[in-house]
Amino acid sequence: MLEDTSFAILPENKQDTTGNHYLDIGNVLSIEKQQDMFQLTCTNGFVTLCFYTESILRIVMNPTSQPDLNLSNAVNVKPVDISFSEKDYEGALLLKTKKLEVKLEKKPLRITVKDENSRVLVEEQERGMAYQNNGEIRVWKQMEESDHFYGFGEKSGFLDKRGEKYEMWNTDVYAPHNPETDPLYESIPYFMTLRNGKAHGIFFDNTFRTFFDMKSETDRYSFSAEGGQLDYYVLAGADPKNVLEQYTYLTGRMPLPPKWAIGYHQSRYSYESEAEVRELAANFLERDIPVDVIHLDIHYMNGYRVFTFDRDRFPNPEKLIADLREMGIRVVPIVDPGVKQDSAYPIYQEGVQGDNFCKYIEGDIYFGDVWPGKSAFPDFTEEKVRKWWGEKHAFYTDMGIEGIWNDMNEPAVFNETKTMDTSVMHRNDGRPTTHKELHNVYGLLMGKATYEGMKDQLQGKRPFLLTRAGYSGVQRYAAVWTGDNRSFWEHLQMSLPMVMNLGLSGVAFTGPDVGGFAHDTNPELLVRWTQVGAFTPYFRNHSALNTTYQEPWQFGEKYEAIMKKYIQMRYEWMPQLYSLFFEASQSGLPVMRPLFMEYPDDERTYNLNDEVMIGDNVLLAPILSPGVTDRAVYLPEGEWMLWETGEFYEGNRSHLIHAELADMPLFVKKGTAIMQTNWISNQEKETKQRSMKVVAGNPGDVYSFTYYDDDGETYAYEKGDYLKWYIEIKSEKDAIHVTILDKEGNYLPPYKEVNIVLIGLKPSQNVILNGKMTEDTQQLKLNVL
Ligand code: MIG
Repeated sequence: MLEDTSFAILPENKQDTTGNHYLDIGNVLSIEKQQDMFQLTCTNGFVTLCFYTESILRIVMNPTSQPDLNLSNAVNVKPVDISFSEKDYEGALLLKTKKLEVKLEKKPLRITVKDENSRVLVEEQERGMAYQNNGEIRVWKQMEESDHFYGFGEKSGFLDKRGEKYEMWNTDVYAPHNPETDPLYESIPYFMTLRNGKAHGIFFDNTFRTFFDMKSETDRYSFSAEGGQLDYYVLAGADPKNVLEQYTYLTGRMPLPPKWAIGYHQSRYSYESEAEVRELAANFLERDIPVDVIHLDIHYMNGYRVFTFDRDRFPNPEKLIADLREMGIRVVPIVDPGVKQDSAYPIYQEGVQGDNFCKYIEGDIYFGDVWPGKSAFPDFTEEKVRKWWGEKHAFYTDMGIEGIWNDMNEPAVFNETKTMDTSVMHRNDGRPTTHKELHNVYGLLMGKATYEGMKDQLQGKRPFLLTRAGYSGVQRYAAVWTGDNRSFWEHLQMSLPMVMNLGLSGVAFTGPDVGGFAHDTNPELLVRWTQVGAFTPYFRNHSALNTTYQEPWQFGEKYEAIMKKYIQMRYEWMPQLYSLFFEASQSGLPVMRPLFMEYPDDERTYNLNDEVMIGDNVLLAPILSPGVTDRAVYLPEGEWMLWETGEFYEGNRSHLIHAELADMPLFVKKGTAIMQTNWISNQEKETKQRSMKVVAGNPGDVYSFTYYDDDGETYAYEKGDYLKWYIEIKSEKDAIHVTILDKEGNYLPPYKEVNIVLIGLKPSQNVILNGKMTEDTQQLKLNVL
């Protein structure tokens, strides 16, 4: 409690930010080359360097012994064979690949990494690698005036993280998500630096409590950890997109989600009975508001026991799930890690008998209090336990469930530290170690267990997993929602930079609780939030116990009509979004992205927090404050069409845009195209219609994009059952060319043709479709076959 009083700023609590109490790694005493690795023995420790690709360098420092290179939970690739040169130059060792130049100065060891154009990426001067006797390790790098920092996973505050200091320690933070609230639920010890329009990345693969400091010193930043090795990767860039490709090359990419998971989700803590859920579902259908998923929060369980249903509240979940499925709705139940201590409860029995729970070194099971009361926690660091937990999900899949929501997996425990004792020993697949070391990967490994178990059980259908906690690589298993926000305008505002930075951290499938979780929402906030939510990669309306109900119809017809329009719009944009999800699954690029990702040379985008891009040609400038119907919108270079009105606005400047409550400013770049469909009904979402909307460009404009489609729920696409068109739009003075440059895949969609709608075509312009002039520009079509 005293933390909230002046006691917190006692003079003794002054922290030493100088770094003087660290022991420097010292001089290089010897360098040995082992295969393609360089092993350095230094005065005060050991360092190994190796290239993972031409553009990725790994550096590992261990104070006491040769670095161990096989500890990662995040990286699942090995170094590839590349050629590089090495030479001695004035006492330093120079290593050079096609993309990177590394200079190792020896007295003391200082590392400088440059890109192929000799641009400095990371540089160490007075300070380099160091550590303290308590096991803390740290490295400093020079910071330039023009540096901007992004990523760091899920953090509150603004887009550009320069001048911030962050901690990574997965934490259940119910309140209050202020700009200073840190850490939150996810730990993604990774960032991207933008320096004069060029980007590079650093991934600090350490699962202890880690810190990043871009604040305490003016010309240096540092990162550190409470233990373990100083193990990090330098990613060459040089474009922000390249950095993301490199980072997700290391840590993996999101599997292509089922289409239903990209739809609208309705949730509440909690819909408490079968009758309530049925009424909810019926409401959506009657009102023709699209919905793909209804979530079941903790009240569905019998005394909060996971893998059970409360049969009083939910007498026949099998039937409920089947009936909802007929209505085009899936059910996603919550699953927490805590297993109730109850000797009559089969999961607890199996857990104890199979030795599946986390234990102290002395052999006692660790118990913590969560919803069910005293609970044990599966040790997900152990393969055998992950398998057990995964198989248990047959309980859900047998009922027709295809998606799971993992909560409280930091793990959250109701005690002073908010989590498990850090002295608990995890078995960790043969390398037992403490919770202090593995805390940050507990959620990731629960995700792995759940995702893989669901995938096995579903036999050919794609599972969906939503998680609160995670570590780098979480995107391989789960979508991430940003936890317990509140129904404040400030939290709507903050959700944009948060989603953008998660996207920049490899997590493309993410979004906040629309409408706000805690506190009472209000109609204006809910409408504005739903407008944004219609385009956030993950789209779920969720609210807490004892707060105002916030389903789209709760505030009367006027507001309902607007929300209905935007939720339907989500579905009209589905072909476009699905193509972007496909891109994310291939290259790691986020669906929702900051403007600087597309315009890295435009400084005005570097800390633009209230505008986002969807893909590379759609820009949203939502209204994020109450009572506001006009806002300044900055548009980057080019010309942009306000989607609703068809008016064009010039780029490289700001405009004042008017938007009544029913409107959200959405711009499509001139000379580009998007794919859309129409909304039919909740039972028939995979509609038979597709249209490509082409915004005619200026002479010389060329735009290309990939349209992707498949059945949306199975793995048939892995065997070639998909449709992929590489499309080019070329604008000339007297013609617009729409060309399918290449087609791939064998998927036969329910639509036989794609209509083309040309917007802004001049009377003097012809349309040339796949090389052929077309007369009737009202009836343009591309045949699927
Ligand atoms: O508040 O399961 O973030 O989405 O509704 C404690 C109940 C537990 C926290 C989650 C929230 C969920 C709630 N959970």
